[in-house]
Amino acid sequence: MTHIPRIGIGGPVGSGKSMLIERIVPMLAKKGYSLSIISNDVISKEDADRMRNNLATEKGLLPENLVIGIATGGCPHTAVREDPSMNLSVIEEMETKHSDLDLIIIESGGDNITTTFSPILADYFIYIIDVAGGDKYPRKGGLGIESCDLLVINKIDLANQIGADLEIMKRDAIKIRKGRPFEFINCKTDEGVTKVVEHIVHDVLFDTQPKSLVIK
Ligand SMILES: Nc1nc2c(ncn2[C@@H]2O[C@H](COP(=O)(O)OP(=O)(O)OP(=O)(O)O)[C@@H](O)[C@H]2O)c(=O)[nH]1
Ligand SMILES: [Mg+2]
Repeated sequence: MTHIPRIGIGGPVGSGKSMLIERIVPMLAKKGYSLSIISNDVISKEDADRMRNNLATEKGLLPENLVIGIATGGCPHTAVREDPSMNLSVIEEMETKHSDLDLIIIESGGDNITTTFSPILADYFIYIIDVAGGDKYPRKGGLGIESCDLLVINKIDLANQIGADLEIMKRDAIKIRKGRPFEFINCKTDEGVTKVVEHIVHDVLFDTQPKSLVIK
């Protein structure tokens, strides 16, 4: 069976996981990549419903059959780390039915700073925090912040209101990430979001052409 590359996106409740997906999917689609989204929510399937019917575009982010909602119940990170079987069975179905997909994006349920993805589930792990938590993050660390492939610091437009110093966050991110990548973004204006797309195209898709453009 074809292995479709998978990105896991995790982070605290409300940090902007869904909104980041809503921003990067059209950018990747514009480059010709075809994608699917799996959105894990603890109780509802609200995020998946929202992505199927994105009010911003009025067209829906992706066709209904390419956006899967999973209501995980219980501890949000169990479904993406300890026991990813629910997600893996959805992926298996995707790989059978849609082998021409270039990428699958998996959103975890909103959680605390210990979220990580099982390497069995995700090939690449993006952890997203937002400045509203205060500039003590990323200094406080946590598995997600420290171990992810790409740390994203969202809502930089709120830094002034919240009194968060982006220079402090930058200094601490460099230190705690030991030089590994991080990006500041604003999902409301797309500032910095193209950088996230560049990481994905380079580090996950290895700068390969979209499958639809490869002459068979
Ligand atoms: N000001 C500002 N608000 C943002 C930004 N990104 C997201 N938001 C808002 O933050 C709220 C939460 O965003 P979501 O994308 O739903 O966050 P989430 O991490 O998916 O939330 P859960 O899945 O419920 O954990 C929404 O009201 C967004 O409009 C940003 O860059 N700036
Ligand atoms: Mg969400």
